[in-house]
Amino acid sequence: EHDISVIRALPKVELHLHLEGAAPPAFIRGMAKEKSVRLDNVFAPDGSYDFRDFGHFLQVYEAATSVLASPEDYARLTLAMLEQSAENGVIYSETFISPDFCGGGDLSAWKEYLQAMREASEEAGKSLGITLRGVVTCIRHFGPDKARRAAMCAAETAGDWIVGFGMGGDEARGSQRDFAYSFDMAREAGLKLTSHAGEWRGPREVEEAVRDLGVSRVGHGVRAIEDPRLVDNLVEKQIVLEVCPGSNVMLGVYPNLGAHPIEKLRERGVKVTISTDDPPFFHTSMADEYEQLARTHGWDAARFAEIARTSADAAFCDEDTRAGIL
Ligand code: ES4
Ligand code: ZN
Repeated sequence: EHDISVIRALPKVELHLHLEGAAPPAFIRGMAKEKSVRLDNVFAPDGSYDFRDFGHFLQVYEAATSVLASPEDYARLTLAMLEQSAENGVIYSETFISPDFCGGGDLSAWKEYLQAMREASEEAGKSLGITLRGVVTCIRHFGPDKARRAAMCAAETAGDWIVGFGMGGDEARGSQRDFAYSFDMAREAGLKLTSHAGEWRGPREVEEAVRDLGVSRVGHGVRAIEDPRLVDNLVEKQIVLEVCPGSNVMLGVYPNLGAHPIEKLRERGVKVTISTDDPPFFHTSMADEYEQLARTHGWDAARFAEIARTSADAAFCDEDTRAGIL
């Protein structure tokens, strides 16, 4: 069934979504205008985000994000993001939030930003029928010192809304193990763990995220397919991959969805889930991802139900919340 309205209505669980990366270009333009901030080299002539490659994407992302400068701005962004997710049939979502972007890593400011996002999610979530939880993320290319501050923010606010700690940013810099102290701090605070790995670097990076940081989920992780023994290990340990096929194709990790390893990973028994990463940047949505998978790999409603089940089981929220998802 490739009918987009049917696909839109399927109940979905999204585990890998960067909050700022969910800001539509028009939202960022509106904020910039309100604040009389000039944003150069962020938008293409057609109004979409403009970037050449992953490094440039991170620069454009940070420039766009720089207009978000108050808890109120983040509350509005949270609402805009939830509206889009709800339109796509998402019923539970976890979003990556970075204290480096909101609050500058300062704990007291972070608490105000967090409060604003949480309130927005609880208000809007009810009317939109979507439950949101936050995963605090450090940014790998900002280095281990900033990561420790992010982990401190995460540990101080860990609870029923901040449920995890993760790492995004440029996988080509440093190593997973440089961030072990931060991940240990987060684990001790009761947070569940995930890290971007195996998108820009190969299978070793995925192995290291699991071994050196002790993550139970991996952001992307798709290049694990290059090492059959690692694949066996992921299956055995029941590590969950947060796969973002549209993001991978848009950024050139794979030339097209047919060449993407998601179906091979799934057939090998790896727990795969589907997410959008940064939907307006990558011109995608949860419904688009589903539609492409239906088209390219023949995924049907039963398969999508199985994926949603895997995703709900892998959610970082408490058991009561999980039991209410599907
Ligand atoms: C990312 Cl730090 C960050 N933000 C948004 N998307 C990303 N992908 C990888 N790192
Ligand atoms: Zn990501």
